[in-house]
Amino acid sequence: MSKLIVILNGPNLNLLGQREPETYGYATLADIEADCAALSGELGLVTRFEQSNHEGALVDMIQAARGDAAGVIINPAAYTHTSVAILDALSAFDGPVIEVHLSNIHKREAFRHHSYVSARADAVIAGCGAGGYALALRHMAGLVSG
Ligand code: DHK
Repeated sequence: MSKLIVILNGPNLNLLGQREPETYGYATLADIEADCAALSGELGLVTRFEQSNHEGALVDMIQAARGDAAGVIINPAAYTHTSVAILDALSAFDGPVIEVHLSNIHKREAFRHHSYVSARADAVIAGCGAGGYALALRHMAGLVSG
């Protein structure tokens, strides 16, 4: 049976394609979801792709992944820089975690340079735009193989 990878997206990422495209690109979240679904098939994985603007809802999604997912890929968006709750939920998940940012957060404002999630992430991808999700999925395939 194919392993399930949960791909989670935080606040305002539902506006991708319209929101500050010079920073976040022109791909929509639906475009990224379609690319991830196609690639996961090639990699022998299945993906569940979710987005919420609410911290508690993201915590619930991470907790749900404990039951059925082999790995979690997460772009926590603004919660990257604020959320101990998301860090704690990820710490209660046993499988690999990959943190993705569309932009290079280290090249931006100082308040974006710190990530709570990085304390748990097995890998971090930043600054590769929408393509960062495909890089994360390819790396995840290796982490969950075997
Ligand atoms: C997305 C956001 O919404 C910001 O709050 C983060 C992240 C960066 C991204 O680059 O994907 O600071």
